Amino acid sequence: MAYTNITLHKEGAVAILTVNRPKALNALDDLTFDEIATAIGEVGADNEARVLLVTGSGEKAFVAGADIPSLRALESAFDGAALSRKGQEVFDLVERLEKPVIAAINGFALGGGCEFALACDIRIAADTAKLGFPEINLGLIPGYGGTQRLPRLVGVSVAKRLLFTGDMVDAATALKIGLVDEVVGAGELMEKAKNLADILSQKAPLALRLAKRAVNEGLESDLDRAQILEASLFGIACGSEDRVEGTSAFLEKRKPSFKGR
Ligand code: DAK
Repeated sequence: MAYTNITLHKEGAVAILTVNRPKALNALDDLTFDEIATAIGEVGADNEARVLLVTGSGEKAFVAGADIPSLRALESAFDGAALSRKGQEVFDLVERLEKPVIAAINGFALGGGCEFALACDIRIAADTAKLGFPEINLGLIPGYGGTQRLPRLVGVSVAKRLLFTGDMVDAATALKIGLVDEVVGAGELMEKAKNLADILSQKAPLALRLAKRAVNEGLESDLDRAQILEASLFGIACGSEDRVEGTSAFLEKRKPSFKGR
C-alpha cells in the first residue's frame, strides 16, 4: 500500500509506522488519520508483524498535534464533533490492535500527538521530547480521547493541571508523572524501542493479545467483572498450542517457539 503522509515498513517481525509530515511537525490532518487507520488494518492482518512501533519523522517532532489550519477551518459545532469522533475512532483502532504498540516519542508530542501516544501500550521518549496539551491555548479541549485516557494514566489531579495550563513538560517530568515509561538519549531512541519490540515479538502472540485485552477492557469494569473477564481470557490462553509449547519448553529447559495458535 502506498502512503503519502505516513510510511509503514517492517524490520523482521516489527512493523514501523512513521508519521511523515515534517514540514508541519507531523501534525495530524484528515489524510494522515485515514492513512493511520489503513496502516493499522494492514498491520492487524499481517501475521508476520508481531509488534507495531510508531514514531514521527525528523528529529523535532513525534506529532505536534491536530493540524491547526484544519481546526481553524471548522465551520460548525457539528463539523467539530465529527472531526473529534473520527480521531477517536482511529486512536481506538490503535488501542484495540491485537498486538503491542510502542510509541517512540522523538520530539514534540502535543495535543493530538500526545493523544496518539496515549492510545499506544508503551511510551518511550527521547530525552529531548516535550509533551503536553496546548488545546486550552487554542480555545479548545483535547478531542481525540485525551481528556479520558490522560487521567486514567497519570491520575486526575496531574491530568487536570496539564489540561488546564496547556504547559509542556520535558521528558524527565513526563517520566516522573507516569506519562512515559522510559526516557533514553535521543540518539538511541529507535535502537532501544526496537530492542523492546524485538523482545515482545518473541513472546506468545495470543497471550500478548489476551493480556492487552484483559488490561484494557478490565480497567473499564468493576473488579468482580474484570476478574471474570480475566478468567475467561486465561481459559482461552489455556486452549492454545502456545500454552503447551511454553510449559513444555520450561520443563525441557529449552527456549519456546511460539506459533500464535
Ligand atoms: N498543525 C499544523 N502545522 C503545525 C503544527 C500543527 N499542530 N505545529 C507546527 N506546525 C508547523 C508550523 O506552522 C511551522 O510551519 P511553517 O511556518 O514553517 O510553514 C512548522 O510546523 C514549524 O513550526 P514552528 O516554526 O512553530 O517551530 P518551533 O520550533 O518554533 O515551535 C512548536 C515548535 C511545536 C512549539 C510550535 O510549532 C507549536 O506550538 N505548534 C503547535 C502546537 C499545538 O498547539 N498543537 C495543536 C494542539 S491542539 C478537536 C479535535 C482535536 C483536537 C482538539 C479538538 N475537536 C474536533 C473539537 C486536538 C487539538 C490539538 O491537537
